[in-house]
Amino acid sequence: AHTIVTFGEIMLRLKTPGHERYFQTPMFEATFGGGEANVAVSLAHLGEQALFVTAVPSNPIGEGAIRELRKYGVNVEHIKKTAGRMGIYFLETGANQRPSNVVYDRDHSCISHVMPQDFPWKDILNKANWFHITGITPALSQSAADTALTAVQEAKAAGATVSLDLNYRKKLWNYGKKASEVMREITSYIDVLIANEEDIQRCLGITMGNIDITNGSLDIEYYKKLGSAVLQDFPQISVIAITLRESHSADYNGWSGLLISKECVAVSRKYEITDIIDRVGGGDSFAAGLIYGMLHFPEDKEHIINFAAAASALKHSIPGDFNLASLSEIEALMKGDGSGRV
Ligand code: KDG
Repeated sequence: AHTIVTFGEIMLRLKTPGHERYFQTPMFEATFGGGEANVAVSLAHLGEQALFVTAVPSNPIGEGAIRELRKYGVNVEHIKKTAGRMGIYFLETGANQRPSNVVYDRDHSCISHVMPQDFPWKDILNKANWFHITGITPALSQSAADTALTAVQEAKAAGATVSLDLNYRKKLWNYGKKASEVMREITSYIDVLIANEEDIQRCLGITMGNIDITNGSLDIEYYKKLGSAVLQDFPQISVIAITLRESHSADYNGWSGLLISKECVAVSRKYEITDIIDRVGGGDSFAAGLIYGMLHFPEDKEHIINFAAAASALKHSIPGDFNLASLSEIEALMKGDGSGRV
């Protein structure tokens, strides 16, 4: 197995049952989730050594988060317990024309107070083949952004491949810095970029004009141009991966991925998703699939992007943030009869 380190926030996820509105019932389903934690769980589930670095409160809620990660095989030895609170995100799942709704209650969470020197980065990254981070952590506070920057610098110095999922969250970024001021610097240290057009625009300040996807066709030329613009500013990047969702309705989507490298552009099959059970974490399972593919079959870009898209398509069938689809299920979907139906 390979060793993959991720760093970020794990939150308490409080979801209304089924499709109920907030406070329609007195119940919330309490689980845990967060971009980088989700990636760690996915990779552990695929048999990798996944090590998740974070800070959680030294109380039963923080303990519960650690136990949950351990249950899925994530290495939790570098999780710090600190004074403070755990962030919460509330979730109400949409249906038909009603979109899902997320409410964050995460200001001053433990991770927003971490400092670069709080973690023994050299020890943590000592055996790491890969380090993964998202644009969520740097959006939380200046010190979390500084810590994220230190982490990617240390990961590079330790010889790990570094991936970044830009994951622009417009409800965050309110500590006085613009996403592009912070994320361009972090991006200058990474090897693999996962992003969509909005992420690229908001976090990197690169815009290519609007794309028309109303006819459902994929404009590869557009993405090639977008990819070259990113590679021009960040020439050290070896791979850019983009998820492509063609929304036909809230519960009928074509889901695929695109991989751009200096040598080639690879497009995955389109996996049709009807009946979305839970789309949260879909992007994280794509990132985890991409990392898995790049570690296991690095030469085969088409296989990598197919694997990432299939893993992510399967996530949409699983409640909760975590992708608990197995390797054999992902492989079976990839080999499917061509309909790509999940
Ligand atoms: O990618 C999934 C995340 O959006 C979810 O876990 C919540 O981490 C989260 C965030 O900050 O949006």
